Amino acid sequence: MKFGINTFLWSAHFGPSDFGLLPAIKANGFDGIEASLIRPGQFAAREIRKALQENALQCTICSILPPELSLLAEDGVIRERTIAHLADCIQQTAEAGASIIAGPLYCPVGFLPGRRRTAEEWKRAVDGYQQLGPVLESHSVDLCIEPLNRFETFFLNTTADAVRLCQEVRHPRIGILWDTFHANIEEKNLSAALRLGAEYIKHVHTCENDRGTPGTGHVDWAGVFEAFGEIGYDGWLTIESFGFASGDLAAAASIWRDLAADPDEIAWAGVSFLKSQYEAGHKLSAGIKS
Ligand code: LER
Ligand code: MN
Repeated sequence: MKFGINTFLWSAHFGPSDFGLLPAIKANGFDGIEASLIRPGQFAAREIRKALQENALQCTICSILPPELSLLAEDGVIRERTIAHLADCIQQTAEAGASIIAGPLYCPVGFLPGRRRTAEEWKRAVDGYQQLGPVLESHSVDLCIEPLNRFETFFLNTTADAVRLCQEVRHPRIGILWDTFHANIEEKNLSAALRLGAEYIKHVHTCENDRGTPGTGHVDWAGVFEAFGEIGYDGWLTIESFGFASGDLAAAASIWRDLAADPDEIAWAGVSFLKSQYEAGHKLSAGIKS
């Protein structure tokens, strides 16, 4: 397992002004950061790669679509623009030294048309991801699609739907970003959902039920870590929270209060909790009596 921290915790657009965080992130036991990439033209990929190398930290990328883009749009020009945008993001991901770009990369967070998705919208998403296959291959990057809770998207809410989407896209570099915060709202059983998604889950956001410090709420962490062992998940466990990053991002995630005394608490206390769970869960599913 690798432990990561999503930089949304501190800023909506990670860049050189945030590099001062890196030594403490390393010192507190993280293996890497998850840098937010929303506008490829404003992303300092080379500088981020260099700063992370200097701090012996790895990188994954989290992205959400800007409001004017969508793979689901009826207008083919918007869909083409979105595919071009995602191709740029994939290229920037590789430039930053990352091999994962992850997020709800089908339509903007918070786009809620007041109806269910249509079969046509589903087909447009499948087509869009299939068109990105060659770009992913050429940059050796995996794209992980994230189901969100029903209050943030209408398009993809469950692990089962995300599995079906990956099955229809049928590309080895297209998988699932599974987020415990969203699964805790939409799934009846987190361990069962992890087992259902096992074949396609390539990345995980480890968030508490309220997006506060992992271990302080009611996510079934024991069940989640036991299931990680059962399905053989050995990828990133990335803490994702918001609230301190002001602006449109906190609004997209509907964060209207501080979730801890300060952002560092969510990161530092969160990673030591996750590591303790990993040790316990790992032993449990490996049949080692702790
Ligand atoms: C992004 O990973 C996520 O979990 C969304 O809730 C962001 O709004
Ligand atoms: Mn997430």
